[in-house]
Order: sequence, then structure tokens, then C-alpha cells
Amino acid sequence: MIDLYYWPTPNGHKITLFLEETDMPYTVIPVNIGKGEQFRPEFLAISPNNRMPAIVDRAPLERGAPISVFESGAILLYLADKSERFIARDLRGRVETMQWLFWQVGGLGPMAGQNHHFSRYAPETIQYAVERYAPTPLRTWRRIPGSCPTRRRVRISTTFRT
Ligand SMILES: N[C@@H](CCC(=O)N[C@@H](CS)C(=O)NCC(=O)O)C(=O)O
Repeated sequence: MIDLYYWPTPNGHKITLFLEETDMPYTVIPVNIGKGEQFRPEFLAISPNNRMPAIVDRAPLERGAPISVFESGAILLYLADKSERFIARDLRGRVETMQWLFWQVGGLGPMAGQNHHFSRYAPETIQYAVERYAPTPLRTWRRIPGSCPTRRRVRISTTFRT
């Protein structure tokens, strides 16, 4: 069973999407980042950078003590290796997936985040920042082969632990 420390943001959704697609059992533990729950010592022990998502796998493949993982890319890789889904076993297939994973977590994700911040949340409009970040996600998104928005439906259901 996987404990998922989660709040409904794009980074959180990456992990619920993966878990749902692979039918891996998991329990959601809400981390209300609006209320500062990411700074609780018990959460910082799992995710020292006070960011969700994070997971604790209570039944790792190698058995033994639970394994905790923070950073969405590291979590996806961990879950892909565990489930043997969405990543190839051979070197070429694996590297193909890894490069897009790193591209997302190191490029598209942060740039889209800045875009969102400066176009929607910044207390004042800083034109330079709006223009710097606005086109980037769109430009990079178009580079993905077959990257038209998918209409495939995914099931998203969560169980909250209180
Ligand atoms: N690089 C991290 C980013 C995670 C992240 O930015 N999480 C945000 C919500 S989407 C968060 O927990 N923010 C709380 C804070 O900054 O205090 C990842 O990919 O997991």
C-alpha cells in the first residue's frame, strides 16, 4: 500500500493519474498547502523541501522498511519501476522515457508554473515576466510528437484518510 501525500495541484495529479492508470492501491493523506500543512515536522521528515507530492511505500519490492520518496519525477520513476508500467526495461526504451520525464520536471513544469504565477497570481502585473514565461510552455508543448490534447478519459477517485 502506498501513502500519497497530496493536494489537488498539477504536481499532485501526476501521481494520482499514475496510480489510477496502474490500479496500484493507495491512500491519500491530504497536505493542505494553503494552510501550511507542508511545514509540519512529520511531513518534513518525508519531504524535506516542504513540497508535495510525496509517497511512502509500505510494501516495497525488496521488503523491509517503508521507502519514502519526494519529487514528482522521482515518484513516477519509482512507481514505474515497481509496477513495470510506463517505462521500458531495455536501455533505449528506458532512456526515451527518462528524457521526457526530466524535460517535464525540469522544463515544462517549472516554466508553466511561472507562467501561471505571473499571469494569474502576482499581486501586480509585471509585463516582462508575463512575456518571458507566457510563450514558453506553449512552444515546448508543441514539440512533443503527437502532443495534441488527449481526449482519453481517466478515472480519478481518491480516498481521504482522516
Ligand atoms: N519539483 C517538485 C515541485 C512540487 C511543488 O512545487 N509542489 C507545490 C504544490 S504544486 C508545493 O507543495 N508547494 C508548497 C510550498 O511551496 O510550500 C515536484 O515535482 O514534486
